[in-house]
Amino acid sequence: METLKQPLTLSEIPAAVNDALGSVPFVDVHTHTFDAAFGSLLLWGLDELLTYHYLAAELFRARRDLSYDAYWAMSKTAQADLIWQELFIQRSPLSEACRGVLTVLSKLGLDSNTADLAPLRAWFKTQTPQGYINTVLKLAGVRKLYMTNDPLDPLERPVWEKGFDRDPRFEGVLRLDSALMNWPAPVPGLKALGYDVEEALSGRTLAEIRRYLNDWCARIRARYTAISLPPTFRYPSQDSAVTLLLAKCVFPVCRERGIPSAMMIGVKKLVNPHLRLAGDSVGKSEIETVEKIALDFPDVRFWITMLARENMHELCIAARKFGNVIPFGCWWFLNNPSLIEEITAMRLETLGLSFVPQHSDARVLDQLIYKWDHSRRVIGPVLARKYADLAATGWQVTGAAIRRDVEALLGREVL
Ligand code: FIX
Ligand code: ZN
Repeated sequence: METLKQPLTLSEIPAAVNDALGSVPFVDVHTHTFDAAFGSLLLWGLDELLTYHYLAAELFRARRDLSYDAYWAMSKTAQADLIWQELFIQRSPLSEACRGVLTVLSKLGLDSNTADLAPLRAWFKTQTPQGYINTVLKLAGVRKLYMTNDPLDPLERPVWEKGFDRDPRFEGVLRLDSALMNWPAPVPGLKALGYDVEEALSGRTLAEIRRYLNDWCARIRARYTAISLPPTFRYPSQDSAVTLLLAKCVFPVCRERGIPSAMMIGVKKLVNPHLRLAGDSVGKSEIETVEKIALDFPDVRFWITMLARENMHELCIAARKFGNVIPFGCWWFLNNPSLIEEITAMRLETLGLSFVPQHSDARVLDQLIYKWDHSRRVIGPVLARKYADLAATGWQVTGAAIRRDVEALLGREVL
């Protein structure tokens, strides 16, 4: 591979970047997909793709006359047919979520130019979950992905308790929203699992929550813990239960276990409850909270993603001040080409390679194909421009260096 060591000309840089992005297998550090052992929790196939909550939200914009109840009463097949007609056939599918469905079909070698979904559904019927996982991961260029695991989910927990041969490509992540948010709402669920917690955040309760965290981090082999937080999240706080629970339980357990604590900040839950999963919105969060946590817990690594575009630059600067702050991904409403481009350029310029550019946040397995294809198409040119800037200084840019850097950005385990 002598050529990889040769300095690249300016005109060779874009292709070298694309080669690296196309050949380095990625690690997807945040998804909502599942190992096939979880059965129906692993969502895949055309109807799941079309009824993804992003598209449901867009349907109600196209059909202001459609009642929420009427839609939710429909079968998934009927919902998918309606979405296809309204967002693809009646109107050009220009939104990122619509485009994503078409990218998946195209990468699978299927022709999306049809008003009738029957032939497409027939193809998906020929697939098996395990076989389709292999197909999707190969097409997405992903070697490993991180799940979002919730032991308080009554459908998920029994699978962990029964035990199963794990697919090493699916890593565990302990998600904490149901155990820590809206305290004391989690008390009955934690008690039912045998944790002697009470409404008052007593020493005993805090110790039992740390036991819950340790038990389940061990059982799922959690690579990190994660929690989504509202824009009003503050640290320190005199009256916030979740702030106390993070400081007294989560951060100490993450320190002891040597795993990151991921905080996903800025979601306003169910601003429109009629939209169900699609009902969440975004708010600007306070970066000082991130700075104070990083200062007070210097030996804990904090993987931070924020939901508001307005928080992106200050998160980069906070990360410059604190090496234990690792920005990751263009989350949710930021996972659009125009914003990925802006955010990735900003991060490269302020942080070099010390961040994680992207995760898919895929809720439906097939989405890995489009979320990574679209991200490569944006991140590639941004990276190429940065290497061209280097070459313009006389610095010798090589294919080997580009590959090494892409590995560091997107090919590494959660560190
Ligand atoms: O909190 C999260 O992990 C969010 O990503 C999800 O709740 C959200 O519904 C989603 O899937 C966004 O893409
Ligand atoms: Zn997510």
